[in-house]
Order: sequence, then C-alpha cells, then structure tokens
Amino acid sequence: MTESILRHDWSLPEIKALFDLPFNDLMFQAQTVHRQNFDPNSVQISSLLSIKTGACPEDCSYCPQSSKYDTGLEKERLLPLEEVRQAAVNAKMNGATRFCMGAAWRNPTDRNLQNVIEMISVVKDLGMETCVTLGMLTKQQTQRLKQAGLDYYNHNLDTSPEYYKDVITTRTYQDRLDTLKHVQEENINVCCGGIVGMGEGETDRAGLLQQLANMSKHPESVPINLLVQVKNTPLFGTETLDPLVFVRTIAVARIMMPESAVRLSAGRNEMSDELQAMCFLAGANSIFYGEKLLTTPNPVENKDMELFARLGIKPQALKQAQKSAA
Ligand code: SAM
Ligand code: DTB
Ligand code: SF4
Repeated sequence: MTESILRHDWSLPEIKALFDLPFNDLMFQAQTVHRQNFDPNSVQISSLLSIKTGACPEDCSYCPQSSKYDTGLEKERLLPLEEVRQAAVNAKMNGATRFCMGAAWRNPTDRNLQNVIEMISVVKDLGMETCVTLGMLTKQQTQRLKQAGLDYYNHNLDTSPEYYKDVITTRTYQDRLDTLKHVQEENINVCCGGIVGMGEGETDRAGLLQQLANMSKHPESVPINLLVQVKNTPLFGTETLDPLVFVRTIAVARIMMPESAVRLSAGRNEMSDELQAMCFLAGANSIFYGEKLLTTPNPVENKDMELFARLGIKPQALKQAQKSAA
C-alpha cells in the first residue's frame, strides 16, 4: 500500500470540485484512495447501546432524545452495569469488535462519569474496543476517560458552521471544537462526523468535510449519518436527500481523509442493499451493527451478514492486542 499525503488545507472550491466530478470519476478516485490505505473487502463493525435515553436538555432539531420534543420515547435512568455488560457480551457474540455507549446528556457530571468509567472497564474486560459519546467534556473529565483506557470518543460537528445555527441552538460550534481538542490532546481516538439530509445545501456538506479534514489531525473515525426522520422533531418532513449525493459525500470524505475509517452510520434501515454497496465502493469501511442505533431501528444482524456475504465483504477481525485480552 502506498502512503497517502494527509492534507489539512482544503479550500471550499476544491471540495466542491470533487463533489461536482462526473460520478464515475469520483467513485474511481475514491476507490483508488481506499485501496491505497485499506483492505477494500473489510468492514469494521461497532454496536451501539443507549446507556441513558431521552429527557436531554439540549435542543438539537434532529434528535428524538431532546426533552423539547414529544417523540414518545421512554425516558430512562443510566443503565445498570450488568445490563451494559450483557449487551456487550451479545454484541461480541454477534461479531462486533467495538462497543459504543451513548448518553442523552449535554455533558456528564463527575458522578455520571464514574459510572461510565466502570462500564468502559467491563467492556474492555471482554476484549472489545470501547467508544462513548456523552456530550461536552472538560479537560479533567477527558483525562479520566483516558486513564480508564477509553479507545474512542464520539462527538460530531454535525454540519457546517454556517448551517449549525439553524439546527442546534443550545451549544455552539466552538463548544464542540473545544471538546474535540481535549480528546485529541489526551490521545483518545476521535470519532467525529455529521449528519446529511437535514435540508442543508451543497456548500454545507462541503463545509462539514472541510472542518473535519482541516482539523490538526484527521478524526480516526468519521461517521456520515443520513438523517433518521423522527416524528415530532422539527426536521421531520425534511425533503429527502438524493441517494447519489449521499454516496458522493462518502466518496469525498474518503478522498479528503484517506487514512480515516469512514462510517456508513445512521440511515441504513432506509437504504437499499444496492445503495449500501455503492457506499462501500465509495470508501465507507465501517458500520453500526445490531437492530438498534441509539433509539431508532437499524438492519438486523442477519440481514447485514447476508449483504456482506453477497458482496464478499469480511467483518474486520479484532486487533491482536484486543484478542489476547479476551
Ligand atoms: N448527547 C451526546 C451528544 O449529542 O454529543 C451524545 C449522543 S447524540 C445522540 C450522538 C449523535 O447522534 C449526534 O451528534 C448526531 O450526530 C447523531 N444523531 C442523533 N439523532 C440523529 C438522527 N435522528 N439521525 C441521524 N443522526 C442522529
Ligand atoms: C453517530 O455518529 N451516529 C450514532 C453514534 N454516532 C452515536 C448515533 C445515531 C443516532 C440515530 C438516532 C437514534 O437512534 O436515536
Ligand atoms: Fe441531547 Fe445529544 Fe440528542 Fe442533542 S444529539 S438532544 S445533546 S442526545
């Protein structure tokens, strides 16, 4: 595999030019970059668990868990440790190598964080990689997560700085960048991406990717979510995105961040097998696996395994270090 040049100086016109390429040229370029950096037939799989659901004080207009919208979600307290362990055991048995725990918080309290640290510890003991998404973090909280051995922290920029204000009113873009800086400074792998299909324009999709790629270090994992439209959230009823524009977004992310895992994230339940296959061809090489994302449906495990078999895709094995811990 040849080494790629990692760029952090992308301009908007350059990114837009990639989006505007003839589809076949874009796909060829993305697949070429993908093959220079990854096994093209291997996809990493993570399972998600909502460890604290609903009643979130934040106002993110896409999210079913905000207390501002009545989406009929059962509000839950933080899950007991044993329930989390059991969910991770099941995810591992089904073939997931990473277990991601999400909480509907603006930020964790120090006490919440202690509970999450215990969860990280039991999941690590199973030999799985760990990821959590808990909202904003202070520097000190980030250090505690690092000490706990956390592998990945997920915190999304969601969209371009310009469109952000139309989507989220309760925390700023800079708040997000500050949390991401803490995570990078502690050398925790960053999982950071966004959502498309929220009514944003082409320039916003390009602007999101520009923010991600121009970070001082590319996020190790870049989730590209297609909005899951949930009734009674403000974004319900948004005009759906042209699926080929979704594929283009994956391809451009792959070209701009050649060594990052690009995750085909939320929205797969509404995608055909053919569309997902095209996303893998565009360079997506990780997915969320298991019948639920955090609160909304995701394809069941069998369905994904059937699709992988039809495409000759192999789920990525646990890295050796993790395996020996199992
Ligand atoms: N509360 C924490 C936070 O916002 O940082 C962590 C959990 S939050 C649900 C994690 C991410 O899920 C969001 O940043 C957003 O990108 C994604 N997400 C939430 N609702 C979604 C939806 N309806 N469709 C697609 N992605 C969604
Ligand atoms: C990410 O980028 N997508 C995941 C994960 N990180 C935490 C969450 C998707 C949530 C979709 C809506 C739901 O199920 O509540
Ligand atoms: Fe809360 Fe996170 Fe949902 Fe925003 S995205 S409402 S912070 S759970």
